[in-house]
Amino acid sequence: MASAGVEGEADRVAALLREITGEGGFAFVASAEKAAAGAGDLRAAEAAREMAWEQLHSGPWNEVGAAWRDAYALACLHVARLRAGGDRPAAVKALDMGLIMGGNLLRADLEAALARISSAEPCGCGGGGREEGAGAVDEEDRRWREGLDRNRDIADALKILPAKSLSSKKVERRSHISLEEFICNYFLCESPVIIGGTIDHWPARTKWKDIKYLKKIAGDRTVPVEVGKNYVCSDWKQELITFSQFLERMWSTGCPSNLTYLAQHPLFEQIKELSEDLMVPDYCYAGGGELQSLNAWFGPHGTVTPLHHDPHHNILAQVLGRKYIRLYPASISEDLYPHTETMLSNTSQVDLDNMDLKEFPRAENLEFMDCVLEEGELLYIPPKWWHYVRSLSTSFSVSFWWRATVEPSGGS
Ligand SMILES: O=C(O)CCC(=O)C(=O)O
Repeated sequence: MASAGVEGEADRVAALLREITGEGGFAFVASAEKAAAGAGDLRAAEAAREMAWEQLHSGPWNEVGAAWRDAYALACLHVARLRAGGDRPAAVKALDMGLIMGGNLLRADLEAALARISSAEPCGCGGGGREEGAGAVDEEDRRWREGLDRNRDIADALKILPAKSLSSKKVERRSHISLEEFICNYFLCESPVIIGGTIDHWPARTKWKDIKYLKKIAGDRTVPVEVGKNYVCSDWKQELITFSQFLERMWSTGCPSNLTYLAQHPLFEQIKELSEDLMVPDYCYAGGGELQSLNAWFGPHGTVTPLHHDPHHNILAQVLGRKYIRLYPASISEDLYPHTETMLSNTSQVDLDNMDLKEFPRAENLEFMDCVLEEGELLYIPPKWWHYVRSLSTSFSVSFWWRATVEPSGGS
């Protein structure tokens, strides 16, 4: 007798295939059915995945229909099932791709398939099946620690920071403040603050310092990364690579055009074990709000997130390493020359690392506040506040974005 889970999946798949048929996706449906029948047909599964992939790339991402995203996830499930026996890395990759690019309908099925594959291979080889000698591991460990230790000396950091950094108003630093105090003194008046001493108990604070732990948990998982100086540069691109490959790039990063940043990715939805190492800070419940997203920002020293603003309240938790952050209030937006194209309208045209004052004269003498966010600290960034972020060392931050149901009435 089929279990409730299997029955549930069968019903959802049948409804999905009817919807895809309704959209004219007859070839996809025929291939998906062939992939699912009997012992399964890998070529049909791959063909279905290819067809769904083409649909995902047929126009702007926000215009891709939910059904085709679900169809992509279904094809990934078939590919993974048919590959699991002989090619475990390919099966894991197919499931990760389903989680990253697919819709929500079959998410639980993708997660269950990943759990089955992991339990069949309890060693969690992590390095994509590659054996590593003790020497290579020691060298990796040494580079990892060196990366985390960079730019502890502010004089060194100042050499690579934008002009006027750390010379004017600093973001206020507080320790262990209560939720009430956070609400009264910062949230309601939309004022940034650094809060120390509240995430020392997170397992992430100790576990993620160990590169072997991160590789064991996530090494063979596929993740999206950004490659290039920053997202406004013309040669910037996105890639999908394994976490182990990403770590290797971290050691070899030399020139800005190869800088690889695992940025703004909901990693903790994808890799559940890592989410167990964190807790949502109580401050994120200010305003009776709901968490909108929890994103990972993990990369080597030198990553830059250009000056931009977001619509949500944000607690940025600095789990490993340190970052320089500069903040401008929402009220001076016009003087920061936002890009005019819709996609970039929350991003300033002003490049703080290379300011063109002839083109953007109003940006010259604007007041800002800044800080070096140290390991173990949280930074509250109110909605619409402009922020520029540069990593000074290997750095792993987690952002908690939430929308308040009771919005502060005051603010800047
Ligand atoms: O850490 C970064 O590079 C950027 C973080 C950010 O922009 C955010 O949390 O909204």
